[in-house]
Amino acid sequence: MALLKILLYPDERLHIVADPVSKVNEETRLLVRDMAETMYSARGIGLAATQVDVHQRVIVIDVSDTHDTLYVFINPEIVARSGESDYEEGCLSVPGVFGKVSRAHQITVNALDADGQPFTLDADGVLAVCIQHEMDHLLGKVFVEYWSQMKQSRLRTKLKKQRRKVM
Ligand code: GNR
Ligand code: NI
Repeated sequence: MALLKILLYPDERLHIVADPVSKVNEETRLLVRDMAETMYSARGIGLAATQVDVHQRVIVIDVSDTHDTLYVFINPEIVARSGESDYEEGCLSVPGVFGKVSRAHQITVNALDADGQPFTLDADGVLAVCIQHEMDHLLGKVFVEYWSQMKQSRLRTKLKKQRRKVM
């Protein structure tokens, strides 16, 4: 197993659109294991392959307090959505930054699991928020990019100053 390096906003590689996995195999399962280890080690509730510079449609999520309920989504597609919820989001690629994003409250997702078996999941609450947040990563979108241009530009200035101090 290996810990993977997480790309930090505004790294351009976070904007790459991921390709579907053509065949789920041992290489996919190794990626899933490394992503899960990286997510748990970083204390995140989800991780998209894009964030570790692998541009394939692979997501891991665990929103449980006990860290024992891992969801793996390969080639996920949202097939139904309803309602609306505003949830305060954070992102391992934008550490220390939080803000509300409006998303569907309830979704139905089709995906493949780590064995390549198709499944359907109905999700709401934080799980639904997290799935939508991760699927955005696969499309090259970071949650702060829902904010106004003004707010994003202030954020970039703040991050430049912060990173100058610590480097
Ligand atoms: O760890 C994470 N927490 C979180 C909180 C609210 C909404 C979404 C998330 S996902 C985030 C991990 C991450 O950056 N995944 O891409
Ligand atoms: Ni994120």
